[in-house]
Amino acid sequence: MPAFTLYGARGSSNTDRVRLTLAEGGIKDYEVVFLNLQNGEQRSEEHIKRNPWGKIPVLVTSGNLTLYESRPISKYLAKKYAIPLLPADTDLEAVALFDQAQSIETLYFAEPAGKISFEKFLKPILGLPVNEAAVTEAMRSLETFCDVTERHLNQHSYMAGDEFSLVDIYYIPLVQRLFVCGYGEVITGRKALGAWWERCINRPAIKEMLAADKAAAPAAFSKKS
Ligand SMILES: N[C@@H](CCC(=O)N[C@@H](CS)C(=O)NCC(=O)O)C(=O)O
Repeated sequence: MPAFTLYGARGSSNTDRVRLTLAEGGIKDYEVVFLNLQNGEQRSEEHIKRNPWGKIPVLVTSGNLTLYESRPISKYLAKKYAIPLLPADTDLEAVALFDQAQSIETLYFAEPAGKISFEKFLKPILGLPVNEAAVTEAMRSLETFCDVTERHLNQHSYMAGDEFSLVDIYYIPLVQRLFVCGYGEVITGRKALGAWWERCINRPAIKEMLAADKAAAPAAFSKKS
């Protein structure tokens, strides 16, 4: 019996955040159940019992823990499996800097990048009209984020300091989505940010997972699952 089940969806950036964490740790003893979001399976009575917000990802362990929200799930798994992606609890300064970097990712990056992904990736799939004004505003916030982060990365190799950490993983799915939507230039157009991105996606486990997902994508989506 697998140690846990991850309820997610194909092509979901929030699910991929957790899968990347597990890939980095070489954890394979788990089951993934992909829900069909277009059919509304995330709002089924069964799934609402797992997550009252009707969203994925959700982690259910054999020890009866049910946990939602991709970042807390990733952090729990990193701790549980001792994946070296977190500062030591006893290093208060490193933990504080990690928490700071985590807040920045969620508030100043994922917020505008998520809006761009919603408008330019999801809405066209759903046949909905794109709100270009919302995209322009989100791009403005994203440019500001990238300018500030470029200065940080001129001093440090990674988002939470000089070591690759869970915060860098948090970024990967939505940065990838920016590239898919044609906005990769905000990253590659800045020297330090571009170099950081190359370092992240060239990590062996991450490279392997991203390549496998890319190869599987056409077949997966043609099955409409
Ligand atoms: N803050 C949540 C966001 C979860 C989320 O929005 N998941 C999307 C898929 S990427 C979802 O479930 N969408 C379906 C819906 O909102 O109906 C997290 O980090 O897990």
